[in-house]
Amino acid sequence: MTNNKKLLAWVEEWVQLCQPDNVYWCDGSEEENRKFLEGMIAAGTAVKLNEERRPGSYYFQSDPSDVARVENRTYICTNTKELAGHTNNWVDPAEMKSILREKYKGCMKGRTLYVIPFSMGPLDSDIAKIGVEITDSAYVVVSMRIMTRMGKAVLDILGDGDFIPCVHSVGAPLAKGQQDVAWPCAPIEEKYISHFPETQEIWSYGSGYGGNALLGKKCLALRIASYTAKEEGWLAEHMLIMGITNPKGEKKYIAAAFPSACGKTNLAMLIPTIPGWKVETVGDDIAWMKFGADGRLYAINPEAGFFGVAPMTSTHTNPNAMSSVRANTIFTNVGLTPDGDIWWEGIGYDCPAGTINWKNQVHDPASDEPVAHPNARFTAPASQCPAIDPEWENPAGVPISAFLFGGRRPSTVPLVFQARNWNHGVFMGSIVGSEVTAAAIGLKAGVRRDPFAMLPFCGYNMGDYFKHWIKIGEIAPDKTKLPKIFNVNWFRKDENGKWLWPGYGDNIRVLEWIFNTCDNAVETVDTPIGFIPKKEDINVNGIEEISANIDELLNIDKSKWLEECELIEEHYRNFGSHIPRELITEFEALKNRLK
Ligand code: GTP
Ligand code: SPV
Ligand code: MN
Repeated sequence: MTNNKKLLAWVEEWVQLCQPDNVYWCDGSEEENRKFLEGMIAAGTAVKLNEERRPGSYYFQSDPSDVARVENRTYICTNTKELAGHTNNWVDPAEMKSILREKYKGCMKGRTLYVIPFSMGPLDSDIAKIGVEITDSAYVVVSMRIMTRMGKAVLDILGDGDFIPCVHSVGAPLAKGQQDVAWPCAPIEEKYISHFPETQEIWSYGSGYGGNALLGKKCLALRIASYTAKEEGWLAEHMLIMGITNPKGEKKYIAAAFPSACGKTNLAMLIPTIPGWKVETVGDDIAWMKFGADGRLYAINPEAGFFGVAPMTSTHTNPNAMSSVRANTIFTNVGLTPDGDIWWEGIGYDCPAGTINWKNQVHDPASDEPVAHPNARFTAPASQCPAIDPEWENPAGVPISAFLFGGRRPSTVPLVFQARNWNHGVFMGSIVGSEVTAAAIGLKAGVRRDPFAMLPFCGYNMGDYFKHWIKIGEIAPDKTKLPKIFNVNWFRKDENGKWLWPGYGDNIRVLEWIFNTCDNAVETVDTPIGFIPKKEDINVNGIEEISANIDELLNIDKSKWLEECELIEEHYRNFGSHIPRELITEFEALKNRLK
């Protein structure tokens, strides 16, 4: 399939080390895909869902220990610890490689080594990058086929060129005659999700789930790409990309960074509840952005599918996601109904009797055990989204007018506010906090700082990453064309713990204000933390019952913000000398305005 010498030698080297029974080069065809899925059904790993209800779709349950990203087993192996920074786990690259070579030795015995050539980004985009993943998991192969452009076409484009080598093994070799389990993986303390940004390599061992195993996503498109982006002067971000069209037919694209399980997929696919507005989806998780010839910042979605949180997705909260998963979808760790369909908490109808939960037991309606794991996910082709943007595969990307930052903040942070300028916006990104979610294993409950929603995904020192954002503002060919920066918070609660804001489709009401503010079409209110809307500029037609909440949603409690400043102080202190002085200046200015 290829004459690429580096690729052939690299595969051969890993075959020698991992000692698989077979080697298979993936062409990405329909036929090949069917063969893998049928093999997994025969092996008891996959269940074919009811062809009438859920055509071309399959059901998987992971091992109960392998349900999400493992941040404490994720490593950035740069030459020095300082280059990785205090927010990343660091091990010297040579040491990590020697630990892992031992683990990889014979780790694919009894299994097949699959070679997956893939492209992050449209094949004809010069922002796109080619990777090759080797894996011993057929689940990874069928998932990568949805999440990336994968197979022979990628090898054709690669030719003799360079690629990012990505090594993956579930870390569960089979002895002769040993029966396989449905979801092979290694125990948590033997998992390693390792990145070598300086040499552009990914070595992942021991997990078969999501971002730990589909190496094009978080590992390549964020951790490795963020490092490259810093070197080359562009941005690789944990951001959705969406198009918004107003009733006059004017369209803008915005990109939004929220931490994992904080609403990117939902916002990207939003169906507006106010008439005349339209939202279209370019991407739901990752954005790669470069300045175009016209001086604007252009974004591509490097992915080809959605790996979305299933629980709470319904025809009420996210109809476009429900349509996206109507067929040709892989479901992992949701419930399986007796008639061969899927079910999860918040899907919008009662759980059918006899449904099997994600732990493969018949669900007992009297128990508190959830049917779906909170980080249960669907893997669906982006092309199936009814709201997919006509430009979503444009190799040049789409021009970005605004950036949104946000997280889950039950108090303190208002519904929306605008940065005073670029550096203030970078400051806002650098202090993003959010209540932790189920998207990663083993985190302490409560609010944690997740700057730019990149805490788990930045491939180098996060203080230097802040500097890079400052620098993007400086190197912009035309500073007036830089995206405007906003912070949003859909998750503010009242004293009884109830959401103050309806969220989902009603978030268009905030986007409307942002859209108009980008055009300087509305007057804003200057506050110590930034510009907020005038109360009457948030459209509450049709949700008058919550209009009483607007004051609270826009309220800026100075004493709470002074407490927040103490937390920011502590957060910044951890970066030592890596914190850019521009951000110190912004922080001082905020404290002065609060006085
Ligand atoms: P990752 O894929 O982990 O990066 O997550 P994400 O940022 O795409 O989050 P997603 O859109 O999947 O939402 C995660 C959870 O937040 C789901 O359970 C949603 O139902 C819930 N959620 C999303 N948007 C809103 C909102 O506007 N309001 C409220 N209250 N909940 C929301
Ligand atoms: C996230 O955790 O931000 C995800 C899911 O998008 S995973 O791909 O597993 O990282
Ligand atoms: Mn994500």
